[in-house]
Amino acid sequence: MISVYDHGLLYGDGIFEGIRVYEGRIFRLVQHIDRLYASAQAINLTIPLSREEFAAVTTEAVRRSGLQDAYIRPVVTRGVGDLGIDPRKCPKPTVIIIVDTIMVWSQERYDQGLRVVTAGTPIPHREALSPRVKSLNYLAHVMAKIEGLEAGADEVIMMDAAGNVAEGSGQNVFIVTKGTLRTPPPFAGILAGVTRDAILELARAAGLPVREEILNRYDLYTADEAFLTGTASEVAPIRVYDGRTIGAGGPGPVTRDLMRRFRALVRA
Ligand code: PXG
Repeated sequence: MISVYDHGLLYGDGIFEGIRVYEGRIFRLVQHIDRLYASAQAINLTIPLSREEFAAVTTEAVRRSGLQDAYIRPVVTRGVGDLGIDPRKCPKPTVIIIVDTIMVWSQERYDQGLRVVTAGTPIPHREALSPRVKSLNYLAHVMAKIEGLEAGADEVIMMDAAGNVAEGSGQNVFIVTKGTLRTPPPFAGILAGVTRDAILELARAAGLPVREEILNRYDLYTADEAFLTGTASEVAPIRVYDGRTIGAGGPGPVTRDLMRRFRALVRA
């Protein structure tokens, strides 16, 4: 039971993670737990478990689910308080670990590529609520997703307050331009994705030139290839962005190679 006085529900006062399990093994659990504790620190919330305990209960939750391929959703809220905002009224954080499965798009979308549009809603300003915090305040991203769905698209790309390319509703953005892999840097105020990190590592190991730099829509329109990354989404090619066909209009060679390498990594 979740209390109606839980401040995670009343105020979005809390944080979460999304973690994949592949063939019974949790992918990059330590990185996800590190990010969860960093999010907690940023919102001045003390998780009532050590990192080791958190890893142990997460592992135990997966075991009890009986699932071999799963999606784990840890959630930590400020806890049960009264109807005021004051977090001092919440003596004990609520800790939730959901283990289920997830599928964002059909296989056909991964084979053919996604139709993506620019969202009118920008990501929150990093000095208002840093997008680096994986907080329970996802309304800007939900609004953006609704805009995309209303436009008949599979996904959206959100800009930041300055108009630079930021991220998808739950994905990081990559492009390939003349053989160079490019993606916006986290300091610009986006979530530092665990999948993003894995793709950067795989690309560097494959000898692909990589640049973390500010991108704008022009860079995406004129890219040879583009794709999104996320724990739930994995690596998803973009076929059309704002009506512009990207490259040859399907997953390009670099994207396909990275999809293959990513699939091998998560099963390694
Ligand atoms: N940016 C944002 C805003 C995210 O929420 C990512 C990037 C990718 O990060 P990881 O660490 O997962 O590579 C996320 C991921 C969904 C969904 O339905 C996605 C996320 C959270 C909840 C749902 O796709 N977050």
